[in-house]
Amino acid sequence: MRCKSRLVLSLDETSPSKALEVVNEVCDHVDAVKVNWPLVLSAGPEIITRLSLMSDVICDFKVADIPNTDRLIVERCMELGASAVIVHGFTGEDSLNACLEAAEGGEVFVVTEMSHPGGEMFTSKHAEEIAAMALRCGAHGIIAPATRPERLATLRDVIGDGMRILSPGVGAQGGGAAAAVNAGANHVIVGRSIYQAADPASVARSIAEEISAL
Ligand code: OMP
Repeated sequence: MRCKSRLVLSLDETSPSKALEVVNEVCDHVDAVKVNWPLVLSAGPEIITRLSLMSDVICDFKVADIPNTDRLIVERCMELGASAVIVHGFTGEDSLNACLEAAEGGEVFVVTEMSHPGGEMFTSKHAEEIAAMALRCGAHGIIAPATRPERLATLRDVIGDGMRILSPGVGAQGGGAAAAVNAGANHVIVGRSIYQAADPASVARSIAEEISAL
């Protein structure tokens, strides 16, 4: 994934035509497009291939299963044209290693502490351990919350400078792009604030400008 605007579009739009329209408008302002179940269940898996012709695509299926099932999911993502996948870490080291092997040339990002309020119930209690495991196993990066910049900074300390942090929770969930980047995020992930905006390109441009001004 390139590191130009440091912005990743989270494309949870469920109308396939609107989703493609948004990507057409913002692809110059984002480093990657992240797809999750809402769009893939509406448009079919081939949307991954279609989007991969316009941008790097991150498949955010939060893969969380036994190693064999994880491997099968990650292999399909890569065959469809994804550049990266997001997987859960709580399933343990054997599952993460299966994802890393299946991704081959692609990147694997591991969820640590989730950004929503419920993320504090369970995920925050094990986030440091999950981040340390991601580092040990050779994952390309972790997912850490823009809604809690102090936790993001702690997780940055755990993994050091060699791995990337993608940070969701900017905009609709209340986090800020500048605060997340200042706390150690390499990229911010933004969904609703962009794809539901009247002018998605101008919102994406202004977030990218906020980051580049730091
Ligand atoms: P918005 O809240 O609309 O900006 O979207 C955020 C996106 O990031 C959604 O696709 C979420 O599924 C995803 N996400 C989180 O919001 N919180 C997390 O802790 C992890 C993710 C993720 O892995 O991308």
